[in-house]
Amino acid sequence: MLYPILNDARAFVDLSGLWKFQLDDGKGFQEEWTAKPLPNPEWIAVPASYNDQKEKMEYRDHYGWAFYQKEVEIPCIMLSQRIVLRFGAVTQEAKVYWNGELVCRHKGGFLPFEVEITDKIAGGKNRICVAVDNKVNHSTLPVGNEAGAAFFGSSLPDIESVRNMEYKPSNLPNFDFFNYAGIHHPVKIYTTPKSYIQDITIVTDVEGTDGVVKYELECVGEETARVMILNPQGDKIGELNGLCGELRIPQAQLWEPGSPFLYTADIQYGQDHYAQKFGIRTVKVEGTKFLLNGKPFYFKGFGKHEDSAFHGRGLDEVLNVKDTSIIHWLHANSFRTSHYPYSEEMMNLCDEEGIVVIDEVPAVGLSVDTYEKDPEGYRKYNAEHHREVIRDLIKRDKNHPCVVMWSIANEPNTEAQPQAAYDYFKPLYDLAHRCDPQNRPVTLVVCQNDYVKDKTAPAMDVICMNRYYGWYLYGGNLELAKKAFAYEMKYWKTVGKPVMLTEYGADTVAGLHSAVPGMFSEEYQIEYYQAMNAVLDDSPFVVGEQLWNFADFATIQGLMRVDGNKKGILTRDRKPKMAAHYCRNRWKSIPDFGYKN
Ligand code: BDP
Repeated sequence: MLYPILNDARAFVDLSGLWKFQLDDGKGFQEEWTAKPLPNPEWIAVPASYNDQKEKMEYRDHYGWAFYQKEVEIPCIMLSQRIVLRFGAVTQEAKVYWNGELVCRHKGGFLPFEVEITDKIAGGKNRICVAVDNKVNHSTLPVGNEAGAAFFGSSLPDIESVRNMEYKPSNLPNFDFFNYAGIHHPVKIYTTPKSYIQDITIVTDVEGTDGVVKYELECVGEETARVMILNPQGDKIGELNGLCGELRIPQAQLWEPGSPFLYTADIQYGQDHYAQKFGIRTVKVEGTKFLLNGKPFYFKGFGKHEDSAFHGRGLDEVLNVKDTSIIHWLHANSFRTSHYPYSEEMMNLCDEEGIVVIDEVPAVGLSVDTYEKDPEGYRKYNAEHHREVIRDLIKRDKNHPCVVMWSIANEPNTEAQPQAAYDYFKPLYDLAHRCDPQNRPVTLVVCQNDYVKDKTAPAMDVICMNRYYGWYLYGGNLELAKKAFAYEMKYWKTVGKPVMLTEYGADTVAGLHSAVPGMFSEEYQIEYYQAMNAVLDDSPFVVGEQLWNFADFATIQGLMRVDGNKKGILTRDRKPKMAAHYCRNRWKSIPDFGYKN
């Protein structure tokens, strides 16, 4: 799906700003709030989560639907064009009403969707109403539990009679980040000519010093297409005609960290015009190496979250610029979009900044219990929705040079029912490969489990694992933690694939110090990373270290979380902890390429 742009053929209006807002009291749909002014609205900012914008517990802990409204007039200069209403992301589910009519519905909180409204525009004011549902359950991704113990809840038996006294349904996320909700990415009304470019696919290859660029257009209309290729300096270096074509570029300037050269395919289709940036680079797994442009690449970085004070999970471009700046300051080169797709704006920025991304779908929390307790296993999850988010993410991000690998899940339980897990995930792995015109590697990130039983992780192109030796296991005993980790790595060596540590970390309270490092202190966080990194350095088949987490982040309340998860090497407001300086020194001496030749 193309990102809205402004040029001589296309215009857009960004509806960011203040919207009227009201939480559902259970009667919103029945009383038709979708078709008339909200009865008792408050002002809320878009894009942003609604949860932290007011000093009210019902905003933070809301369960269910909420309604946004805005009235817009469409400038008459737009009316001769095709007009589209587009949402970057609405979490978790949206129903969109235009002048009271349901015009579209979208399930899934992290990817864009749009609807053409050309024929629906009335003169004067048009009312947009967006109903947003934040419920997470076994049919959604991420996964939530509708009843039962909270993620980090108590293990006391459920006392039915007390529970029934005032039973209020609530979200019990099966994941360790706050279930922020609302209109998280910009809402735009954009125009195209009546005949228009619908989609663009660009695939590149490198042969010697030549770059090879193949493009394919999906267009609506009977026009002819002309494609100009511009080099990173903006000079025209080739011109092609037709809906698909190929161009060879001698002495191509490749995209990679440190030199993120971006070319442009400037496409004219009748009256329509779209400029699509792309990078020339290759990605390949060979033996135990991860090759970027044919050179062994070493991932240095973290798992992140889209998370900040007041905005929650809402797009914050200042924060994105700040984060990419900190990533460069740390001499890191990559991150994983744990545990859901990030904004299109962040992906564009990573292309420009030369930051490598592992792009993850929101499949987190698929953790079946033991087979006896849970004979249904993976069958209880909504595989069709899982397929849909894989297809849609790849369709959205396929042209980004920054994306070098797809992650189809985070920490599913792959060991309790090894065959059932394999049967569930292998077709999704195949699907991701089929959907990606660039055929990037595909992975899934596994948790600390009885790894020898796991059939799924070894079936991936890269083995990505989260490990918490020295924290959840052998916490406080780094010597033992290191031995246990080294012991496990002997097993992974035998699998003969590239291995990457995609999470490891220790909760650390900024400002807490101890001469003899104890858990939660800044000193412990450093010693923890020193111990784990020594094992990584000893393992030639390890192609990367992405620690957990870039910054502290908000979670559900619970006994294990003091004002959120504190495993950041930065605080939530991006102040470095001591470990950030340690990482900076370490990563300065680790090259992007050839670290483990
Ligand atoms: C991992 C999860 C991550 C959590 C982390 C932790 O993948 O989402 O935040 O543990 O406990 O298992 O800090």
